[in-house]
Amino acid sequence: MFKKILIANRGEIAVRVIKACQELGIVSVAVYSEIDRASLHVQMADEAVCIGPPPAVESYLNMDRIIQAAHATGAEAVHPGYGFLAENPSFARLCEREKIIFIGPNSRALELVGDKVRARRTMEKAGITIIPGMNRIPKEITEFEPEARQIGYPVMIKASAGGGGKGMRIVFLEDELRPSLEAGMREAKAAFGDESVYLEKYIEEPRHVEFQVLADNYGHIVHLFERECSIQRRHQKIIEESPSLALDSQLRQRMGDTAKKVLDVSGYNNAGTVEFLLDKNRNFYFLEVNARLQVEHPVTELVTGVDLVHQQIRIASGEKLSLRQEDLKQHGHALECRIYAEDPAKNFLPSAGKILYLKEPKGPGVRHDCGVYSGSEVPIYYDPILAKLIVWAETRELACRRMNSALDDYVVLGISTTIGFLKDVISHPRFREGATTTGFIKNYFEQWQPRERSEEMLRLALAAAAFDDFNRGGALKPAAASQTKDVFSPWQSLGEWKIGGKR
Ligand code: MV4
Repeated sequence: MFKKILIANRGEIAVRVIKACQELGIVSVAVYSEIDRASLHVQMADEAVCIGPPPAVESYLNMDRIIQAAHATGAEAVHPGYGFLAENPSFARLCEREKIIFIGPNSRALELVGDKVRARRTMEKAGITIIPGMNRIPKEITEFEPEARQIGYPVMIKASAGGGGKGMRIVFLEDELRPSLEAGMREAKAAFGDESVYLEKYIEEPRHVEFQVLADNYGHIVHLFERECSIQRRHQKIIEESPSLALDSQLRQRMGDTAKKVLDVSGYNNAGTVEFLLDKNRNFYFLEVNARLQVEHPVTELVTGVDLVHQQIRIASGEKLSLRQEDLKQHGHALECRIYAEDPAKNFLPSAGKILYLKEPKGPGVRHDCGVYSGSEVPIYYDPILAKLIVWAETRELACRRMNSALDDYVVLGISTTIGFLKDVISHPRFREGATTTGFIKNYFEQWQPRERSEEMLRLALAAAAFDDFNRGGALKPAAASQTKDVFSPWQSLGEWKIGGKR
């Protein structure tokens, strides 16, 4: 087993991986940009190395600085989390060359699954159902027209280097094909540095169902069932759950077997997710492989009881998988809400700034994976995810109620968050029925606005603030605060807590 791991990420996922290291007796090394000096992941890690200025390209995407930090601290392995360098074959190859173990798939598998058209060819050859469409990139733009006619409109333009919805376009009529292709190619070039696009049959209002898979370095593969991630807004997932209401045990088994086959024919190792689209007639199609630990991995952990980060680390260190498919079972129901620093009333505009107060929900069956604390700063430079609230209960209905009550207990002051929006989604009758297709947010929440506060509640809030101010000896006024000894300081308290002993 490794003695020391460097975590090449920030925020809640860095915190998640650091906790796994602590549990496995592994020393953790955080890396951070200049603006993240006081971040939670830096405080939690055993060691921390500054890797550059705030922009991600100069820090969290800076491969050389991260490798240098690993060598300087003697870290034997790097966990990339999600985003940043997590699915970058060049980074995986660099780690391989530098004799640092990349906790993720090998660079060849990353290369294959990152090339959507090549992956489609590989899957089709293996007898896996892909969405009808093209399996090669044409040399001339005129070659698309007969292809589109053969596939049948509407068709979807996708970037071969893409994924996650970037650079996608629906084309309903032949007249729109040429201009959409030109725009799609420009967009792909700008986003991925590669203008290659291809066409697929457009599947209407599909569900997004993905399977969690683990593969060790010796060809043993298991799946850990599905996550339903259809509740999305502009390709950003908002709520995920497991199990999916759309599957029965027979379909689940067929999809699970297909997911394992996808990893097998890709020469894949470590953790991965195989995404499928499920159409109205319950046909499923291979979509893509997410070659990383995903944001929504906790819902799988709660229904299977398997710690996916432990598994990733064990696999990377060369252990054989100890899990057997026949021992894995789904138990109860899990839901995850992503808590973003965004203002849902202002078209989800990111909301950076200081978190003045944070009250975390807790209780039976409640898990809060969080990257921030009362007093921390949310910078503008990175993905605005603050935390994830995950609940488990015996049934979906109980999980929804538990989620609602946890969201009610959740307080974040100082910045805007998606908490109020999430409460309304979880409470929506269509959501409760399980009508979760990819059009859900567009259909029911396009015009969403926060509920009006009553005059009475505003007066109550004002009274509470005045009372609190009085209790703190006028702490709300900065001048008075500096003279008051007993003003709460999260820094002092955290320091005392870490030192331990009697006050
Ligand atoms: C599609 C599709 C319909 N037809 N492909 C969006 C994310 C990317 N991974 C694939 N996506 C889609 N591909 C065909 N041929 C519809 C989507 C899609 C979608 C997929 C999953 C979850 C939410 C979605 C929202 C809109 C569109």
